[in-house]
Amino acid sequence: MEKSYKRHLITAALPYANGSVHIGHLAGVYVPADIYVRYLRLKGEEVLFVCGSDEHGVPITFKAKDLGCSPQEIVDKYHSIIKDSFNRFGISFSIYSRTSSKIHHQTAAEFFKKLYQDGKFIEQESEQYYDPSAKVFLADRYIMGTCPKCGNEKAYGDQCEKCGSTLSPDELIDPHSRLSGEKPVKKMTKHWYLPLDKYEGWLKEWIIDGHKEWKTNVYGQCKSWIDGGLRPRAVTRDLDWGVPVPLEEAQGKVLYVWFDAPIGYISNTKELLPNDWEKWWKSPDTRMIHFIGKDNIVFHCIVFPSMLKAYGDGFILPENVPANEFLNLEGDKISTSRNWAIWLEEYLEQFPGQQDVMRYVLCANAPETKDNDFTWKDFQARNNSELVAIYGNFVNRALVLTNKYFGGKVPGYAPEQLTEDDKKLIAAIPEITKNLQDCLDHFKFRDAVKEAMNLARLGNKYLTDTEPWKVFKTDPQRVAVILNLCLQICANLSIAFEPFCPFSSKKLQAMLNLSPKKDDICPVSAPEGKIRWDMLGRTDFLKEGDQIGTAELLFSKIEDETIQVQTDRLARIKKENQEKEKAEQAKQVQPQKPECTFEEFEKMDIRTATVLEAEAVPKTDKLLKLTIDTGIDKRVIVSGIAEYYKPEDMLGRQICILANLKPRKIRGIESQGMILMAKDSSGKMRFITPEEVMVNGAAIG
Ligand code: B3M
Ligand code: ZN
Repeated sequence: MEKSYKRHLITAALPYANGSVHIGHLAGVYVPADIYVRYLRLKGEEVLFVCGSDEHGVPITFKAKDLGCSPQEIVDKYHSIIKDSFNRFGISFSIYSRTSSKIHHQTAAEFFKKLYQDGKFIEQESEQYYDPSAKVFLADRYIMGTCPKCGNEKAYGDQCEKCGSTLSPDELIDPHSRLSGEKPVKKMTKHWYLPLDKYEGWLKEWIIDGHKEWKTNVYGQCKSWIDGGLRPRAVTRDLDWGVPVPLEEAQGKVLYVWFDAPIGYISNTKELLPNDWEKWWKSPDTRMIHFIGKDNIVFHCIVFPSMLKAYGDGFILPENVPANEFLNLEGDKISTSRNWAIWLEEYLEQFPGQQDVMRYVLCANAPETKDNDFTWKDFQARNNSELVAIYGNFVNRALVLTNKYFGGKVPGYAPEQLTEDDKKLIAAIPEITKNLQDCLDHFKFRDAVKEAMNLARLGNKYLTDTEPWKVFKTDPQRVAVILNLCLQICANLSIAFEPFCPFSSKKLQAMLNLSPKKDDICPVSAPEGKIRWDMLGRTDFLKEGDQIGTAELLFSKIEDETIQVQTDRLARIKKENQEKEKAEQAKQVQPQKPECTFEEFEKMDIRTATVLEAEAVPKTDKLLKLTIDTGIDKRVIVSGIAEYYKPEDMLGRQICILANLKPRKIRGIESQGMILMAKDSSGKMRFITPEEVMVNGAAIG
């Protein structure tokens, strides 16, 4: 028998305040969390939905350094952008605060102090990497090197973004400081460590034995972390941006961002309910659920619970952590640094009033069990063929016909007028809404939104099959039955879709003038005391004679041109990134090749030559066919330079060639020799041209 709880504390991962939020954040964390919270509230449950900006951590200090401003200015800017974006997307937090707040610093410092005084930390002097010219210790992202696991040369001191491995600076190969670029030295420093190994037995019991119902991806990651053996984890850093470590001896040190950030859930609750927060965090009647992305599983299932366990004082633990996987964009990983993202504030500008469309698509495509892909084509298709053609079309026809035939009043009918098909329809509604509820209870939001759309499909098919517009002349009473049932389904849809598409649900409820009748006792905690979840499945809560409003479209068709603008934008970004990557590569000087003897060099016949003719090689976008005068002869060379030079730019140009390279066929053309080129700082191939015009065939040695 599942335990019943008096209240639900729902947290959503605190987004880093070093950039805007994008659709990957929504799909991974915030839309699922908001769906679940709205569902609980509709059921009349007491719910607190807590989130806020995560304002510490090295990425923020780097962004500030890059922009020549303070970390506080960075977090001030992005905290307000993020908060506004969430608000406009209907992410209905009870509080959205921030970890640079005074109350958070106090709460996090007090949390650390208690663990310190209770002797829960290991104190350890150890050698850490230090940048002698920047005069700072190199924690986390301040140091870079080659990942020992996958060879990524841009791995950070705490994590390799390419293979996802958690690293420590000592594991990096060829580490260098991101501040000065220099090789760091080792310097002694003291830090405090949470001995996670001491909690291994308890975590095994709590998770491996006690939470087999957690999502496979979450349970599996926890199991492999625990089976792999947990080690003490540093909870302090030699940095100047963060929550200062509240110890005299710890000047210049701050709490590790992943120690202080989860405490943000507690401080945000305290900020909202200064006198009442403890019933949410220290009562067994509270059920806590953490909504996060998969890269945060270890911190929410292993580290933070161990912190709460160490603190004691009755802190509750999460009952579930339904982490999502990642959302990709048009087949590529979403990336803030490469601007490969759909930013919420930009979406809101370009698709005003269409938050529900994005919420719906991100839920229908949610990366619940594996990474998934967002494409603009799919976005358009789901809007046009599901939201517009099924849900919107059904509602519009039901309301337009009711206004047309019955002056906007809900028509009545006698039970004996119901046909067998009508009865089947009435029986089908609670079946769908029961499936919907079951999916929501198990955090299966993709399946849940499919059930809501199935209800719209059911209504749409019924209306199409019964064709009331053909029947009205001969049997208006039949039409009364049909439209009454259609309106009841519309009312059900306005509730069923509220967690997913709150804006259009509110609009539909307004069109239906839906409000509970006096005989409906609404639980006080249901928002505005209006619509309740347990009304779902019924076909009697719009009463005969109720006046409905005029029909307005819930959704509008998205045209190809609108999508083209978005795909053009991404194409531009992709091109910009490719050029940046080329420029990056060009800056990286290739290591010297193995030695060769003078005799080996003498075999190379390098000469000057002049281009006489140039043409593109058909069906290729990189090759030019050049006819050149080598001073010895006229010959053809095929070269991969079409993306850098147009044929007409080549005529008369003097170049250097390797004349005695063995001829080879390229795309059916015999190429005799090779043009000598080098990459410039932007990564473009450039010719090596003699300082002044020389005779063709002049030997280069
Ligand atoms: N700031 C978000 C991330 O890792 C991180 C979550 C903190 S939740 C306490 O993307
Ligand atoms: Zn790696």
